[in-house]
Amino acid sequence: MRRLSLATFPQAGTGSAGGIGIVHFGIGAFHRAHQAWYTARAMALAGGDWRIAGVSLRSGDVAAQLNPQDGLYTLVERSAAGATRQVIGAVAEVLVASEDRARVIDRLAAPTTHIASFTVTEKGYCRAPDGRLDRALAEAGFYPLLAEAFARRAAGGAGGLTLISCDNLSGNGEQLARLVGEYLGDGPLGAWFTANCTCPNAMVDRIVPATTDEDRAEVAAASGWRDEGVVVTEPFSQWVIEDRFAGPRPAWERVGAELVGEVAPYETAKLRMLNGAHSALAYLGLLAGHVFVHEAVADPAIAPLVSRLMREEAAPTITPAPGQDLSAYADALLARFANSALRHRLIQIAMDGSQKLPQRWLATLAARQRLGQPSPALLAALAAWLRHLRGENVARWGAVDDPLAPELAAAVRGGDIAGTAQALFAPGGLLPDVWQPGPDELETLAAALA
Ligand code: CS2
Repeated sequence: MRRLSLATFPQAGTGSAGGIGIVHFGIGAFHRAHQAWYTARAMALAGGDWRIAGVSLRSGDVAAQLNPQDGLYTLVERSAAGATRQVIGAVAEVLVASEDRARVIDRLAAPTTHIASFTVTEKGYCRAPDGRLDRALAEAGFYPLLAEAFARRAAGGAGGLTLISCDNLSGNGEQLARLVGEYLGDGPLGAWFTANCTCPNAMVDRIVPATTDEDRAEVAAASGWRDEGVVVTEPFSQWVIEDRFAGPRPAWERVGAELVGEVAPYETAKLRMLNGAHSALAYLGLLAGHVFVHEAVADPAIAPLVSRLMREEAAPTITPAPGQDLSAYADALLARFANSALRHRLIQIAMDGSQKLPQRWLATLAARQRLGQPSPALLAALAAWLRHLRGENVARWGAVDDPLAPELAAAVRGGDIAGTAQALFAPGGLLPDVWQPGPDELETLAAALA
């Protein structure tokens, strides 16, 4: 069977004309189902040199998938109504930074590049538990590449870049600006960055399960070509971007992105409700023996907890934007989670809990604690995470996948909940200092773990 490429696919794919204008770090499935898809359609509609140079920091996997295919890949949208397929052409090339550092810096430094964007996951920002930059980690991340490119841009008068974080961090743009600022320091380069670059906040949303061999086989059977870069997603997508760009940008607003003055209400609702519910479904669902999100959300022992977490615990802590209806949002989220065609694995969501849970659960727990309100659903979910860390899912799903796995395992060893809470949540503990359980909350956790 012939492989998808410009030679085998004469229509060339949506958005495959134009030069490179964006360098994107972390060109995994999420980016290809989200920003690259918006960009492809914006270029098809409004033109512009906005093709994407994708960068993987170390792994050559995506480069091996996409470069032989001229960057083309099939995006499959799946729901109860069936599946649709489209070929996306927005990705011009994939570079592996560990092998091709000079080219990555060339792309970032090019005057024709106006945007650097990121889906490097929560841990890719290299933050210490106190939220500040962990310099040792940062040296192996994207930071030195940016610094070198900024030096060239500053020297050559290429102008600033807009840096867009598309990861699920709260205030992701602000955090990125602060962390890059910490990396660059107070010297002339730090000053150049502050004066010339912007880091708008952005809320990104689209559920994108990891691609499986069956997904690739399904596309091959339906299309007649072999595509190693297939990405599967849901019909829904949302991108809310703070309208604060250092230079030009694609016409993303013409293809559904929302350019707004303030992203925080959307982002807080998304993190605490969608992602908060997702993580609860993951840990509660795995313990109950489920594999997929749609199974966990249909479990009568789990569904009421997840609904309560969103509607009664998270939503009251959020100040909605004008017109934002959090109850309708919860309904829509439950319908999305029920999409059984997506086959979204709980174990995918369960990874990296130490990086995800502060903004998904702990911020809500803290807000409720300040008001003296109980959070039984969140505490049930938290107990399920602690059981996950104790190794209860290891036999079926393998070792806990988290950058702090050994430290977390030590923190939950022994079974004394007060000691565990201290190691995890106290100032100087393993997680950012967002929330600490009070006596009642400790009791609830101890009961759930007994
Ligand atoms: C999920 C997210 O894996 C996870 O942790 O909660 O990737 C989620 O699917 C996306 O944020 C949806 O926009």
